[in-house]
Amino acid sequence: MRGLLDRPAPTASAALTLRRGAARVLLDNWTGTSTVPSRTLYPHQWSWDSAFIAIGLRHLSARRAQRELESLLAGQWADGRLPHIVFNPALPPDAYFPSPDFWQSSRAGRTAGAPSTPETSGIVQPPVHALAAWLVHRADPAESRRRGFLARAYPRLVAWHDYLLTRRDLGGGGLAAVVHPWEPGMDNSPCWDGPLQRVDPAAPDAYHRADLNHGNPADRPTDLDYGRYVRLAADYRDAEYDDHAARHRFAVEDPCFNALLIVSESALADMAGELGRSGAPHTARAAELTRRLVSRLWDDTSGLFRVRDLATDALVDERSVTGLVPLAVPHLSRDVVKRLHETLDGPHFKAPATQLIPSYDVTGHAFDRHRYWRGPAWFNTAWLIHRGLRTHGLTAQAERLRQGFLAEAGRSDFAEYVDPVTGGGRGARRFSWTAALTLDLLSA
Ligand code: 9WN
Repeated sequence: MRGLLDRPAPTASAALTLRRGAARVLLDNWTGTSTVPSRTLYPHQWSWDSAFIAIGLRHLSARRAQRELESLLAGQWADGRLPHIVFNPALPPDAYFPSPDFWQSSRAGRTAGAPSTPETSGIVQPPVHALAAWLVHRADPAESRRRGFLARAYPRLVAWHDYLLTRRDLGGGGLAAVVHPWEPGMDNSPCWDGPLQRVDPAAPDAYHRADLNHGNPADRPTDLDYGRYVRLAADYRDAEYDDHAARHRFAVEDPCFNALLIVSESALADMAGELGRSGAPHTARAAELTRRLVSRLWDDTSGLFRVRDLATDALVDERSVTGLVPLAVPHLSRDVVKRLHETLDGPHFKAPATQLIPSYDVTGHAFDRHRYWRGPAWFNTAWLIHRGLRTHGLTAQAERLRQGFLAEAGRSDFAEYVDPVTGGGRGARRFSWTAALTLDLLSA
């Protein structure tokens, strides 16, 4: 087989076919107000998915991209949190678990400010939304101004970041903490294995896993891990989603989550400027967050960022793609960029069959090429790292990653993720963020 690098770049007509295929996925997954990640496995609206989807949708319709984000923002709570799922009330309760009657947001979340409608989950996902909103605005500034898109989105996004930096600074070090493995978006990462040891799983007969109706059990989390996810979510709900009252048995600072907060805080500065306000407070906050990210999570010995477990106040001894995503942060020192770049190209993240970056160290003790976030290579993290490589002027590597991304997306029918050993698609197909980010990279 010819080497990946020797493969020809997509021709104009191949790019057109890919663009049409990606557009088709987004059209088919549009519900009328937002886009589902997958018609089968994930039939509601997910938070960071919608941000990535809007980034791609803007190339088809800036207006639809705005509506995607607005529909998510309609689920925002009065305390500022943006929930990780906004539920579609038209679907039966068993379409996905945990369902609205598990989260009970409008009742259990009332004190924290959950809306009476729509029903949502009570946890969050990585804050990539302000970046998405800014990119969507720039795709068609006239349409954005006409609809008052930024003026409406900006205060909500400011409240979202304020929530993260006040209620979620659980470690007191100025970074946002996540309190459930679903919050960093990399649900099943080996980084959570240690912290999860402290959590007793919910009884298996207390719930039914809807994910196994559609997903391959070899790809999905184990029952033991699922039981722990359910227990953590139920405990948070029973504490009425109050971050100070809840006894968080799982609380970690995640590099990708905080890196996206920094990138999004910089986007807020751009938005403020566009709205005739000063962007300086956002720029200052982004700079301060960057200092904290490096001082609290950078591991100079291994050349990547690590997760900090707040129960032990120690860095978790696992190499995950979360530790490479901070490459997308603009003002890192040259040395950190150089080290990250070396790690990216080194033995821990080089996959035999794809240019995409494995979600976990391919030489690591917990590497599993099928089970999601424990090895498989994802398209959204590749997009973020591509952005980072370009931000830091590493254009040849960025272009190689872009070509690999586009080839894998087309070959796998826009799979959710890819087996890094064979390059085969895994998980859901016709997955929305894969299609959306394909559109974006075709326009890059
Ligand atoms: C739980 C929707 C989401 C993504 C996450 C991914 C997966 C859900 C699940 O799907 O998580 O939120 O049921 O496994 O891990 O990143 O947002 O696509």
